[in-house]
Amino acid sequence: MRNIIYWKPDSLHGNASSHATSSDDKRMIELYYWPTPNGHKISIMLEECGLEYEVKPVNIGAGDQFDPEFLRISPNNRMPAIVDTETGISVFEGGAILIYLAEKAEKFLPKAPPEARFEVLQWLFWQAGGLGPMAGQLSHFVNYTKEEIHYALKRYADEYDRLLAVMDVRLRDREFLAGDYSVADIASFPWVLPYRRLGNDLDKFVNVRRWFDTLKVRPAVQRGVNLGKDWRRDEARNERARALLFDQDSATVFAAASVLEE
Ligand SMILES: N[C@@H](CCC(=O)N[C@@H](CS)C(=O)NCC(=O)O)C(=O)O
Repeated sequence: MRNIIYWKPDSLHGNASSHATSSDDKRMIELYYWPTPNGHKISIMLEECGLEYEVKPVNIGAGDQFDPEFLRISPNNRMPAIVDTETGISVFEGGAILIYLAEKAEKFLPKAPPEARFEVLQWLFWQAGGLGPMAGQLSHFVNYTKEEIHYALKRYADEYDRLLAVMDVRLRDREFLAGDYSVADIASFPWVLPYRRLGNDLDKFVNVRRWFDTLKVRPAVQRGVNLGKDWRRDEARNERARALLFDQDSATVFAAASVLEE
């Protein structure tokens, strides 16, 4: 990883948008991150929990996701990932990271009763297996393909639209997706946030709109979404970045992993 940024949450150090120049306390979360919706799930969560964290940018347009050091903690070559320097545990996959942090901070995921815990977990998995991947594919066909592929665009736009309706029905008689504000809401917000760019609007989803308006004014949500927003990102236009991101197959994985055998 090229850069290391020491990041101290507002709730602990008074000024969220400033980087500390050094870190004496080694007991913190290392966040392997790039400012995308999947990254935002974790930056929002860390801000909400008030956990101290150190940001390690993974510039996915420059190929940092194939760095052997990163691959050891994230075998899927994808960010986000975390390392908890207090326990030595590393975790990849947004949903698993959210559960880990919730249990560490004892926030946003009830331990008991099982009904309450699994209410949150099922909506978290709904996001991880549905809203996130479908919106992610839609984003690919909206933002990154050079030619317009009507079938793919319609397929994913329809599915994103359908999932927003599922959320809307769920939110008819409750403020949040599962009980109190939880990791299910935190995971879902970053993939509702780009609704306009993804060609949808919230006019027909009045309950999602209310939920969205409630979350977007939370200071921790704003800090999480703003983390790295000024970093240079040219993945859509830069040919090398496009090749790194969109020409991956099994050979890419085997080549990256071969370094681990040395
Ligand atoms: N299911 C994963 C998805 C992570 C993911 O797709 N990350 C993307 C950025 S949003 C990535 O690292 N892409 C690098 C690449 O495609 O090479 C999660 O939720 O953590």
